Amino acid sequence: MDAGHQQLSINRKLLVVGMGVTGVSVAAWCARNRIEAVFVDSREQPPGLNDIRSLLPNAEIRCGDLPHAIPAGVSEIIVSPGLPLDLPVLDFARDTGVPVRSDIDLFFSECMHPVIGITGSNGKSTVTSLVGQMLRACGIKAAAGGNLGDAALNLLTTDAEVFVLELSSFQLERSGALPLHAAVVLNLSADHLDHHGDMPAYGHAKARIYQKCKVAVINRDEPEAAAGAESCEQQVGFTLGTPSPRDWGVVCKDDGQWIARGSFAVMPVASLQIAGRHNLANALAAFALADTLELPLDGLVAGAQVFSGLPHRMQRVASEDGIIWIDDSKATNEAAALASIDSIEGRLVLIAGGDAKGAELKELARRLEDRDVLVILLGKDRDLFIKRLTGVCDTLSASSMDDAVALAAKHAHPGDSVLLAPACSSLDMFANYAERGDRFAAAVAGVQK
Ligand code: UMA
Ligand code: ADP
Repeated sequence: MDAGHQQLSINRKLLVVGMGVTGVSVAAWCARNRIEAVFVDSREQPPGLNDIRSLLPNAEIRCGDLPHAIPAGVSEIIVSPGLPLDLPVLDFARDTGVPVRSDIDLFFSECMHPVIGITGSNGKSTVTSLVGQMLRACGIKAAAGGNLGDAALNLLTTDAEVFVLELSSFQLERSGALPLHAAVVLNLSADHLDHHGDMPAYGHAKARIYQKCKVAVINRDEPEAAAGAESCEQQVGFTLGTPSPRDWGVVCKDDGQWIARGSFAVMPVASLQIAGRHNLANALAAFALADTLELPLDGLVAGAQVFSGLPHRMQRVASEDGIIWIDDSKATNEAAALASIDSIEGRLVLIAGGDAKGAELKELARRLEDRDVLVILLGKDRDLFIKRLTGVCDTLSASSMDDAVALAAKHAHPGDSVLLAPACSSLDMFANYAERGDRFAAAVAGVQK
C-alpha cells in the first residue's frame, strides 16, 4: 500500500474500521478537520463507541459486524492496527481502487515537524520515552507516543516541534512510505507471528520504517534488523562494542565503561538508571536517534541520566526477606523475557506463560538449561511451555496470578529473584500487560502481609 502523503483530497469521506484507541483518535482528527466518516467495528460494544459518538454525534456507526462492501460516498479507508488486512471490505477496496491507509498516514498528511520513528521487537517504548526525555532536556518541545501512550494523531494537538513515534509492525504494515527524519529497527526476534505468518513477513513489515527516512539508525550487532536501511540518505550505527568513528557504542576508560560517539566518551554507563545490557543497547539507540537533530550532547546526557525506566519493565515491586520481586510484565515475547532473565544473576523463580502468539520457545528452553530456575506457568500456552521445559528445569502450574505468586512465595529462598517475565501476551487472562503487572504487584503485596 502506498499512501501518497501529500495527495490526500480535502473533500473526502472516511470509512474507519476499528473503534478502539485508534478509531477514537481518527474521530477526534475528523472532528478537528470537519471530515465526514463512517465507523465500523466487528464488536457489539467496541471500547471507543461512546467517545466516537460524543466527538462526532452525526457520524454513521455500525457495530457487531464488518461490512463486505464499502458504504456509499466513501473515498478512503482507515484501518486500525489490530485488524487483519485480508478482511473482505479491504479486498473490496483493493478491487475498486479505494485507498486503504493507517492513522499514521493521516498523521504524516498533517505533520510539518521532524518525526523520529522507532520500531523493533523489543525496547520500542523504552527508546521512544528516552528520546522524548533527551529532547526535552535540550529544551525542545517534544511529544512521544504512537503505539505507546497517546495515539499518534492525538499528539498533533500539542505544541510539539519534534515528534517521537513508537511504530508497531501492524502500523508499519498498513502505512505508506513515511517521511521520517530518523528511524530505527532496534532488533528483530519472533513476535506476532500469528498475525504476520513468518519471520520474513514480520521483518519486511518492520523494514518499511526505512522506506522514505532520511537518517537510518542501525543496530550493528544485529545486521538482519538493518534490512532496507541502505536506501536512506545517511546511516548511523550503534553497538555494544567499540564504535566506528561516527557510530555510538561503548569504550573502556580507567574509571569504567562509557557511552561514546566514535572515540569521544560521552557518559559513564554507570550513570544510567535503567539496568541490563538490553537497556544499554536502548540507551545507545536513543543517543544515536536524538543526535541526528544535532543537539548539545550535555542536554542529551542530562535526559538520559534522569530516565528511570517505564512501569512493568524490570520494575522492582518488593524486596522482603532477601527475595527481590520484579515485574517485567511487558516481556510479551521470548526475546524480551530472555533479556530480563539474562540481566538477573542467581537463582530465579520465573513466572511465565499466557498467549505465546505462535512462538516455539525453543531458545527459552535452551537458555534456561544453564540456570538454577523454577518456572511457574500461567495461561493459554502453559502446555507448550511444559513440553519445552520438561527435562530442562522444574515447572509448576498456577491457575491465577494470585496462585502463581503464592507458589513463588512458597518456593523462593533468600537471595532469589522472583521475576514476572511471561514471554507471552496477556490477553488470554488480562485486559493488557499493565493489568497483569498490577495484579502481580497486588498479589506480591498480599503475600508480604
Ligand atoms: N478488534 C476487533 N474488531 C474490530 C476492531 C478491533 O475484534 O472491528 C480487536 C482487534 O483484533 C484487537 C483489538 O480489538 O484484538 C484492538 O485492536 P484495535 O486496532 O482497535 O487497537 P487500538 O485500540 O486502536 O490500539 C492500537 C494498538 N493495538 C494493537 O495494535 C493491537 C495499541 O497498541 C496502540 O497503543 C493504539 O492503537 C494507539 O496507537 C497496543 C498493542 O498491544 C498497546 N500493540 C502491539 C504491541 O505493542 O505488541 C502491536
Ligand atoms: P516494546 O515497546 O518493544 O515492547 P519495551 O521498552 O516496552 O519494548 O520493553 C519491553 C520488554 O522488552 C522489557 O520489559 C524487556 O524485557 C525487553 N527489552 C527491552 N529492551 C530490549 C532490547 N533492546 N532487547 C531485548 N529485550 C528488550
